[in-house]
Amino acid sequence: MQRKWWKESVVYQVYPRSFKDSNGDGIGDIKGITSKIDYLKELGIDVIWLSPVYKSPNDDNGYDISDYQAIMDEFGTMEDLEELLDELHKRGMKLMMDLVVNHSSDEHNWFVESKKSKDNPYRDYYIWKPGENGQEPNNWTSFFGGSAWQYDETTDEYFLHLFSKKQPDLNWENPKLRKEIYDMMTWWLEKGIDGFRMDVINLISKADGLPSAPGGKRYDWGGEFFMNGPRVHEYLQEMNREVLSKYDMITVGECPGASTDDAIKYANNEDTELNMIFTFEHMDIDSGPGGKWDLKPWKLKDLKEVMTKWQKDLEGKGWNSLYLNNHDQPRMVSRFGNDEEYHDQSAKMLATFLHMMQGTPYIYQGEELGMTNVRFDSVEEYNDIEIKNMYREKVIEGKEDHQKVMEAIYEKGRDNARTPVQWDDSENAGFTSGKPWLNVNPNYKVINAKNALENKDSIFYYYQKLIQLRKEYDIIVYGTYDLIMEDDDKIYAYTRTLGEEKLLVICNFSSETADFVLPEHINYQSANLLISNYEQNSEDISLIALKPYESRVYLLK
Ligand code: ISL
Ligand code: CA
Repeated sequence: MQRKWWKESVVYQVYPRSFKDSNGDGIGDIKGITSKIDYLKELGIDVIWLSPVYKSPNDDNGYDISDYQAIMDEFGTMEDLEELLDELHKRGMKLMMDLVVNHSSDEHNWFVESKKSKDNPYRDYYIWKPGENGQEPNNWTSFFGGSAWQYDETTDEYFLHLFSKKQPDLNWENPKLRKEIYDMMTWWLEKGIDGFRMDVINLISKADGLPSAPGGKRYDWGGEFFMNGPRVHEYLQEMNREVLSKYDMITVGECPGASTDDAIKYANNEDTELNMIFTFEHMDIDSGPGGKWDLKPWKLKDLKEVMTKWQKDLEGKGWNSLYLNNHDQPRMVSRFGNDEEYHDQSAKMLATFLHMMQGTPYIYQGEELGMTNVRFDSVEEYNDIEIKNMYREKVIEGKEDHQKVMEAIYEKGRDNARTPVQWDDSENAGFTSGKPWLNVNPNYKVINAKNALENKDSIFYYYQKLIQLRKEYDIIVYGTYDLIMEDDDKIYAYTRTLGEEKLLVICNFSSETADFVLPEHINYQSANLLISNYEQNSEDISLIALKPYESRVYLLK
């Protein structure tokens, strides 16, 4: 058992645009966050992961950065950020910044220079290629649809952008670019920040020659040529030597398409790269072969398989991050629980399910209130570039059925996570006194922080208790995981083991009652209930009739 503070911590993700507006312009800002630190302290949070607040033209809401060492005007000033950092540190909390260095904005000075001529000193900061027979250099599609290449007249070449065309990919092959990034990271760490969440960090190394994707489509998925590419570990080890190893900090890499074997390299125990990564495998269980918009009902069996694989494969070799939603994903209670009849019960069950696993838990803003997905009537009400591009491609250009595509947006659209945080039942949910940049979810009258803080049975206080338990019991952080009742299609149950002790975690994932049967191999003298989302009577744990979405955690000795 290798103790680390970042294993014992709970992280809370703030998406600043939607968190809290302090000046009535309808856009969340840094002062808004600072005004809510005590709320987060009360919840028990140790670390805040702050989605990008850097200068940006906001083509992708801050994930397109035009100056890594300046703050976006709408969010405030560098002084505001320093104040936030101070106020967090005063309360023993930490700040993890988002680091977006697979790409920059096309308005970053590096790119402005790079575009000018083939011999500009910044040319090789980006990935430029001549066309092939009047077409793009290869057939890769971007994450946001269409080609991953954009033609630029000035030099008659194309540049690579795996995301929007305003997010050109940086060329990590260039040692000068790498050094600039390390210096920038050091500058932030010297300012006193406590870590980095690294955006799509496993995409930074592209395969030699940038070969076309094998699929037959005009623009096709070329992931195998840029996910976990040939030099990615070399770069991260260099970054670790040059920067990360010099600080006591927390790092998590966002890694779509990483296997558990990849994860063991990125998040190895020797700390030569990162502390942990975000996997996407459990986020893919409700997608068909057509990708995220190809809706498919998820199965508990698949969730068990994926989670158990990550728990077991990383055991003793790496470290997991634990999350069920973030700013790119639907709300967990709508996706994996029941956001109507069993709203509170299922939100608490899912929290139990996740927080009792081995890894560092991440809470996405509003999750602690049970915030849900949203259904806007028209596509104009949405803001997200991914939604807008997809709608244009499928409905306007592709003539697909409007209603069918809207359903996909309701299930999977990123704006589900980005509606403003619901603070109270006043107009605009207390998020802003102006007009919010994205409409609030109409259910704010019921689901809001004010109500939660006034009700001792709220989801908020349930999270608070889960977090307290983590501080109290080493087994919650360090115990090894084992799945039980593997074939049950309603109950997800598992144990954690540390020395002589066991934790028994029982979760009913269905809106029906379900019988939990204790496996014979589990022996114990005493069973002590640590937390549950229903009132409990003392009961024999060998057979439990679970209520809908019921969850219980026992400490067995
Ligand atoms: O959101 C996704 C699926 O809807 C992912 O494909 C997502 O685009 C991918 O995981 C990368 O996400 C990160 O980088 C993007 C940014 O748009 C996301 O918000 C960010 O989390 C580009 O910087
Ligand atoms: Ca504001």
